[in-house]
Amino acid sequence: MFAAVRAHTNIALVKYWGKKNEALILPMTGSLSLTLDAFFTDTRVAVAKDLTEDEIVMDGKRPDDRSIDKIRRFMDLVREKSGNPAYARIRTENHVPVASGLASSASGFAALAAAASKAYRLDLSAPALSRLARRGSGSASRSIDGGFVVWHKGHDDASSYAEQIDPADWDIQMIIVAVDRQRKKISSREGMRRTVATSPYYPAWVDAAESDLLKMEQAVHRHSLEDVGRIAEANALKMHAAMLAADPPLCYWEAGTMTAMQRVWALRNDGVPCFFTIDAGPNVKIICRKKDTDRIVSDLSDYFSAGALTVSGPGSGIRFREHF
Ligand code: 2P0
Repeated sequence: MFAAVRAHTNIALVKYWGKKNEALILPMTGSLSLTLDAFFTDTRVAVAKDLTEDEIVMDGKRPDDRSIDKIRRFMDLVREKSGNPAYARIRTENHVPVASGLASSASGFAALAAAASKAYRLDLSAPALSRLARRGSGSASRSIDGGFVVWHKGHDDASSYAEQIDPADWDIQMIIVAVDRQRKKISSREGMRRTVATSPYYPAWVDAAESDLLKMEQAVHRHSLEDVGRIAEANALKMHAAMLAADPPLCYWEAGTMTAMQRVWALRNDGVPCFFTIDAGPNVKIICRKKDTDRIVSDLSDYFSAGALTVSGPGSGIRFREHF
């Protein structure tokens, strides 16, 4: 009644922003991501009959109350599905380059879903595991598989899951620019809720996201770095436009965010094919080819410290381990 799992985080190239069903975490639109090699979470789950509640240790300490609450509610779901009411010892370590600023619930809930389902003997297929991870955090559904992954929005619990559409075994990588390492002020969950409820641009976002997803799937199948990058950058800007139009407005950018965006545009003007995407925080992720990495990193080094820049290739799906 023990399992250990490593899961990598993922960065959306066509974003998930808004839920159709809050309780089941069903998204308003489908999304598409690239799993990254450089950021991952290791999680061990051991079912223990002697416990009176789940014992949770994250990066060597007790996490904050909000995280504990989310993890306990997720474990209740695993107990309900397995018919085993026992609590568990959960140990999780986030392997995130010190300065990257990426603390991810995607790799966290993907690793927890896989480890908990094995420890509680649920014996789930990959799509069923993706559906379970989705219940912890929407983006976690996309971290069960590696490479390029599509989360089909679906219309109910059974039809909303993610799967790989391309292994990303071609020349594409990301440079993560850590603009700020602080925990974001407005959670994605709250930010999405506010955008759906108040942004006059939200319906336009839903229309654009559907069409971007179709175009992105084709660009991925063509292995076209330029098309993948162009669609991803435009999609991220549309999501941030919808956020900015919310009431009160949601602006996740900082001065450094704009600096990194402008460097990407300047490099592109100079003939370097690079494109950015930005999530619900100030950090910037740059999509490029391997051969252009040195040029881009050297340019960014005039504006950001070396520790703020992390280069990552595509990552694999979840891996079960003997131990950590
Ligand atoms: C994404 N983000 O597609 C989008 C883009 C952030 C911006 O998925 O409420 O932590 O747990 O389902 O998965 C972050 O949202 O939100 C996210 P919940 P989650 O990657």
